[in-house]
Amino acid sequence: MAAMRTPVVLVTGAGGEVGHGLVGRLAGAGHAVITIDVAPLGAEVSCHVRRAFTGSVTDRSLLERILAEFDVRFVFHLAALLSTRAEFTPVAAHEVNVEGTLGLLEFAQHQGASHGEAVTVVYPSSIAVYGLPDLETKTAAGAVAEDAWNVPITMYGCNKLYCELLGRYYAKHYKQLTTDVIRRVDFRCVRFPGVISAATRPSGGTSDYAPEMVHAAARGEPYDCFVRPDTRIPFITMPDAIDALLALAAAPRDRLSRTAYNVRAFSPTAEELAALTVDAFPRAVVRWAADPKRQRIVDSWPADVNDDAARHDWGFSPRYDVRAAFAEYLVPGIRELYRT
Ligand code: AKB
Repeated sequence: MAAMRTPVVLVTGAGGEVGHGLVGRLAGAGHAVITIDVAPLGAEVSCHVRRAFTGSVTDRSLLERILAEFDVRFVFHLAALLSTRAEFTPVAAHEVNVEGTLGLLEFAQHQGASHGEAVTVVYPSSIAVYGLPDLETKTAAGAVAEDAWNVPITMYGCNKLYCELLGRYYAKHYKQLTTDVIRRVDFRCVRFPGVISAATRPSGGTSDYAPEMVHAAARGEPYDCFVRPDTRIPFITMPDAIDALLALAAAPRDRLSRTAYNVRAFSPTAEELAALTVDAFPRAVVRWAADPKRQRIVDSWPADVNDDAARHDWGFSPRYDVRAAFAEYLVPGIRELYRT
């Protein structure tokens, strides 16, 4: 059966912010890409896709259908409800973020058993897996390493941390009491900070005050920032985030010393982001209207993360620091987005 199937890369949540850029990069590198998303893909993504399935990653029958028809070697599992939305619908978040990931891991194991090779599952986790108890501790902790402060306070953070451990189980301990099992899942995870995209509008993350601020300025609209000016967390641009996913996917397995890796590019305060926004859009208006409940979430995330392991193991090296991010990526890209 494997001989009849087409070798492909599966991207779930392909219509989201990361998928919007990743699918084109994969197709451009010569991969045949198939996708799952709950909504039909926009033309700018679907033009790169061999086959787009509209449905949920929780639909086991859909995964069975893909298993029968395709020879999947890589899975980029992007489908998720982000932190803000997950707080309003925690059960739905668990179903998509956790049940969906469990189904994908089982799918990858069965795929690997059918074609006899490992299936690399690349999973975007988040700084939401961290939980700093107060601002004094957050400031003292500085750049947090992967295994510290893993006590998230959001449903999204709990989902992401559990799925990191679930992926590690499938890769290293799956059915460990069974004598003849061959583990076929090669699980690899990047813990993203706030991701800032010029090509898509922010989609409900608690870190999205950063892109929302710049997008509002480009639209000529005032922006009421829901965090304090002194709020500091790490960020990365979308191009560097996608480069990180592709670099981790391509890394030789024996170079990887861990399953989940921190990455970051810059760690500005909201006030510093506002100043860069006004520099680029002199008529921009950023007002400070902290939402205590969303502020509490962001205050539990680290001021910065230590990404030494990613740099050492698989050569992570972001192109954009904060000034280059604005000058060379965000401002020209967002101007273009609103010009069309
Ligand atoms: C969010 O803000 O929810 C996400 C994240 C930090 O993972 N961008």
